[in-house]
Amino acid sequence: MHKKLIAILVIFLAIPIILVNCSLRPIKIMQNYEKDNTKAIDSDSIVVGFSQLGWESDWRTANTKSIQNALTEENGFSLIFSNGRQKQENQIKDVRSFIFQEVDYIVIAPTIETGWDTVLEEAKEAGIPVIIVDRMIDTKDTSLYISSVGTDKYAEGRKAGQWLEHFLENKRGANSPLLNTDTINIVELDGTMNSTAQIGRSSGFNDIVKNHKNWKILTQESGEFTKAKGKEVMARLLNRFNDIDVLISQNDDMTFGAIEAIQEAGLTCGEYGDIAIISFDAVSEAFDKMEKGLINVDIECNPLQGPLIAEIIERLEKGEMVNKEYYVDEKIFEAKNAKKDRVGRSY
Ligand code: GZL
Repeated sequence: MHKKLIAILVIFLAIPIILVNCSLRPIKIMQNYEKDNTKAIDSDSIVVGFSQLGWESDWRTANTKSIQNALTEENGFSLIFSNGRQKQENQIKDVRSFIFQEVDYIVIAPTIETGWDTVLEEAKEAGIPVIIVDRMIDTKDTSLYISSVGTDKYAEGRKAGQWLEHFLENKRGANSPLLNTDTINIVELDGTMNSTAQIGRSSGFNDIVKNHKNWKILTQESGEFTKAKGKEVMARLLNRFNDIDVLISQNDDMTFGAIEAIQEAGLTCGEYGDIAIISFDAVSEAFDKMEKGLINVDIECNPLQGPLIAEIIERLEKGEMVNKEYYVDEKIFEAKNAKKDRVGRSY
C-alpha cells in the first residue's frame, strides 16, 4: 500500500513538469503525411514546406516526383512534404504548420482557386514567400504570392477545340462514323470543379464550340480527375445518351475509366470508334492507349515543374528578381504519331 501511494504521488507530480517542458520549448514538428521523406531540418539548407493537393492521378504523381527530385538535400534544400488529399482545409492546416515551423518558403499546389487569402496573409505576416504551382489561386491581392509555375490551361482547352475543328474539316469522308453526321454530340468529363484546370480547359474549349452551330454539348459533368469517378460518370452518360460522338475528358485518368465504361457498354472509341476521345495530360499510359487507337488526341499538361521552382528559390536567395508567373512548355499528341512522339519522355 505504502509503495503504491508513493508511485501515484510521483506520477501526479511528474505530469505538470512534462506539460511545462512541452509548452516552453519551441517544438519543431515535422508535419508530414504519407511517408516521412525528410530528415531532421539542416539549418544550412533552404527549408521548403510543400503542400501538394493529392494523389488523384498519374499526372499528380509525376508532378510530386518532379518537385521532390528538385528540392533535395544535395541541391541545398530541406523539403517538408504534405498531401492535402484533395481537400483545401487540409492544405490550409499544412500551410499553418509550415508557418509555425518557420520554413523559408512555402510552395502550394492549390486544389481549388478560391479561399486562400486568409492563410496567405498569415504567411505574408510571418515573412514567408509563397510560390503557387500547377494550378492558380483567385485573389485580388497578388502580393500574397511571389511567383507561380504552371501551364496554360485555357490554351490547352482551345487546342482541344482546334484539333476537333481540324479533324472534322480535314477528314470528312474518312471511315469514321463521327464524320458522317451533321450534328456533333459532345459530352465533357470535367475535373475538380473550381480548379484552374477545370476552369481553363472548359472555357478554352467552349470558346471554340461557340463558333460551331452543329456542335452540341450534351452535358458537362465532373469526374473529379479520378479513373473511378470518370468510369462511373461515363457509364451513367452512356445510359442517358445513345448518340455521343465525342468525349472530351479533362485528364487521362478519367479517360481510362471512360474507355472501360464505353467498352463495357459494347461500344468502341478512338480513331475509328463510335466515340472520338480528346484527353488531357499525355501521361505514359495515355500513349499506350493512343498506340492502340483508343484515344484520338492528348493535350499535354507538363507536370515537370520542380526544376523551375528550385531555380526561382535559388534566385530569390541571391536577391534576384523573379517573374510573377512562369509556364512550362507543352504540345499535343495524336494517336497516329504516338509511338514516335513518346520516345524520350520521362512520365
Ligand atoms: C493540371 C493539373 C490536373 C491534371 C490532372 O495542371 O492540375 O490535376 O490535368 C490532375 O491529372 O489531377
